[in-house]
Amino acid sequence: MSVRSDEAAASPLPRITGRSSSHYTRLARMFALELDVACEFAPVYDLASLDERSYTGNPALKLPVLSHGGTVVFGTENICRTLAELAPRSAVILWPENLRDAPARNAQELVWHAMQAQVQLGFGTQIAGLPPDSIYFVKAATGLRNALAWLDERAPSIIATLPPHDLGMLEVSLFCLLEHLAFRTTVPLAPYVRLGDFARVFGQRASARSTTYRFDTPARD
Ligand SMILES: N[C@@H](CCC(=O)N[C@@H](CS)C(=O)NCC(=O)O)C(=O)O
Repeated sequence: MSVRSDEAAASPLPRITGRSSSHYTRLARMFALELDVACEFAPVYDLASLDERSYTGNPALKLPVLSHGGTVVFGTENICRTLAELAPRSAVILWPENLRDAPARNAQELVWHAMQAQVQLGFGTQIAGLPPDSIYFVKAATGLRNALAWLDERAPSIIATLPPHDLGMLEVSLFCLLEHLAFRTTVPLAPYVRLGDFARVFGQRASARSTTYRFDTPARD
């Protein structure tokens, strides 16, 4: 266990509890950096823990969790919205509800879906060690590849025609997904050349460069 909810409540800075290897955690951390919200980071080392205190009290046993003051916030999108409220300056943020046409909304839906499929495949086959040839994982991998193909064909032009903004949930979530596929390969990213190009350009942002994926390791006494 890395952090208890009462310890988190006592922290003067907002604290993100999560994993440096997690695409959801990275999304929240990139929002914090982009919006200049200084946050502490509390890594969770054991994703198999069934103790909700390991997840700062999230009963769903999911990460990330934001804690600030006496409040805990579950769910990455909720966390990003809270970070925007805590931000010291205003920024034009494109949230999912600001996506005004079906292709853009579908793109966001497929990114959310692909992120969850990545958790299903990674947790199921790499952490739990379950057989990857089960229809449960074969179907998830097929849906993930299909979603990536759809996004490869359409996401660059969808993103290019979004209204002006400083920060967009669609782009940050897509970026975190793509880099995570390269980091923890469940399906190869190579066929999706336009998505690769997008990730390379978006990856130049300071918030991306300072949150590269890695496995957290507990400090030795
Ligand atoms: N709906 C949650 C999903 C978060 C999620 O799936 N996080 C992964 C880490 S990348 C997790 O907690 N995995 C552990 C598990 O699935 O048991 C959110 O938006 O934050």
